[in-house]
Amino acid sequence: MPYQLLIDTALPPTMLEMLGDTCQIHLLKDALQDEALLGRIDGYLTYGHPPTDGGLMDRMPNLKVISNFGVGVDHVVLADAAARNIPVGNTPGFVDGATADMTFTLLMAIGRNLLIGDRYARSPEFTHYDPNLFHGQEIYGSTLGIIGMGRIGRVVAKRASGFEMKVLYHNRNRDEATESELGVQHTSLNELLQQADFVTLNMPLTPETRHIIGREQLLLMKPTAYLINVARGGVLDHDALLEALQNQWIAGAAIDVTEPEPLPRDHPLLAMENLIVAPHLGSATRQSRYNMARRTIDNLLAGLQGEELPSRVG
Ligand code: 8YV
Repeated sequence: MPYQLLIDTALPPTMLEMLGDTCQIHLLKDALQDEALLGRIDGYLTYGHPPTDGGLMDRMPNLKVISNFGVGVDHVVLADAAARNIPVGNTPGFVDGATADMTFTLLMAIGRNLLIGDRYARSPEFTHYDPNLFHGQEIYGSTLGIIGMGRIGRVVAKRASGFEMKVLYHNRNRDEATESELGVQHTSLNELLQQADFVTLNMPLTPETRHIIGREQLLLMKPTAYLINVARGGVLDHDALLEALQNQWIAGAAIDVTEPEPLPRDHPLLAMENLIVAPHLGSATRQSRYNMARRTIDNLLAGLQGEELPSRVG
């Protein structure tokens, strides 16, 4: 008898193959209309960040496990899952390299005017080469401020050493082992914002980090500095970012994540020239996606069988 599995978004063929005939799959939008079906659900695989709280969990009295595709579980109320003894799995360690690469991709693209340059190079205005155009911020030798020195932040710091950047970091807890291993320097949030040429946001979204970067923080940054967000949209106050970009408090920003995601199509941020927006590509590599899929399915099957999850977050 297969397990009854709930999913919020259609799964890719790799994951369906990994599941084999272990589960009968139901889509959240259908199950929400059918209390009897919800009552039979054994496992919930959260694929596209569906908001998941105790109210929904209570409609699934048979639920044995929530397995999240991805590391960030800010869309799942972990306390509600814990109160109901439902283990929650995630995929730490499988997104770090790809997300650090994306941090650097965005950092270099915004710092060196890649997208503005691309648009110009395709346009009728590009009639002759002009060395006066598009002077960016040198990456080599510049100062990087990493907010969130966790698994991804550490890989970003390693990438930065190849560019001989001076690396400052800010974290809830100072990490002296990382400081000596990677040659990075701990600072207060304000000092980091004042000194960095590039500020990258690499922390999880929690009640403490929500809007950690707002008006006050953006005003501290250098007018020549760039902000890069590959964490979650909610760590950055988007109204403040718009104000900062409109008034050139900072030189530009590159964001892989927004809140809401996606932004409304007529959101004024989307019209800003000094902004790069990506559609949450942080861990979107073939390699990372495969490994995330494997761990998500392994967590799910372990939970369904009442075993310890290989990666349990809550
Ligand atoms: C994932 C992410 O692609 O792992 C995370 O927390 O934000 C992403 O890189 C995403 O969670 C999968 O939807």
